[in-house]
Amino acid sequence: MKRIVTMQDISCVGKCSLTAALPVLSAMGLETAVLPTAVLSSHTMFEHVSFFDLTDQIPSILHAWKEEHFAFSAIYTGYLGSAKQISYAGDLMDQFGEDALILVDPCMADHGRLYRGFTMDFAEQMKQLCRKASIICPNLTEACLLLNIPYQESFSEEDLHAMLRKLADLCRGTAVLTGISTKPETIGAIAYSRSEDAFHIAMTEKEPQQFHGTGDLWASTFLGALCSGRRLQEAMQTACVFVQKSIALTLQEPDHNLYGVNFEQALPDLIEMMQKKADN
Ligand code: PXL
Repeated sequence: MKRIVTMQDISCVGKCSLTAALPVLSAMGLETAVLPTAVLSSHTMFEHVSFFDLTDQIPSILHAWKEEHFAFSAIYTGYLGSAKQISYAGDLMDQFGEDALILVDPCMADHGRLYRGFTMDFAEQMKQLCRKASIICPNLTEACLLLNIPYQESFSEEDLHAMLRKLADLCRGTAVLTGISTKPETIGAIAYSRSEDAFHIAMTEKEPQQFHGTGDLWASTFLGALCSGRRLQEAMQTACVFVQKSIALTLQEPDHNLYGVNFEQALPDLIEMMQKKADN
């Protein structure tokens, strides 16, 4: 059984970061170790948020893991709350990443704006962390921050391809842009793999509403599919379909809220998708 380690916060309410990654990766049949960075009462889109920082625990956890000779086939970082956490994420990669697939989701911004509490300095640190990653999966806002270019809601296909090549050079060779709409009725992801010198695209139907936490669900599913042996395009498509199904199920609930999607009831579909492909 493959063992992944994911480093992110625990947002007690809101279905993002660890509370999205853990159930998804477990449902995909992957052992998932966690390196929790903080406990928040909810994600930071809510007005009242409590925060308990676990940063100072990280060095002793890493030390104990080394003593126990634990190994991981993949390392996945999501929302990190400070430059110090980014630096410890780098230590995790240096100490345990030699033979691991390393996915950095540079969670820090969306819709043209940094998340609450983040600065341009933080974005620069995140860029340094990306250098250690096999794969990065920014959204368009994060990609603009990583590349120091002004944010636009949409870019031409030619521009997206140029951005992807530059993003692939920021990491160890594979960049995925998420949340991309090439037509008004579709949304998905576009990737560039330097080793193949090829672009890949995965699209699904665009639901009429956007929800919080879908980026974390996307990244978790994408990594889970890669760790289960799927190729890049297939892994992207699996993640797009799962997120789209989760949003569709959410919209069927008359009293749904905006802070997390109904991915739980889409998990059986995800398991079926994974089994179908594995049977081929
Ligand atoms: O989904 C990204 C995320 C994770 N964790 C926390 C957040 C956010 C986005 O705002 O606030 C605490």
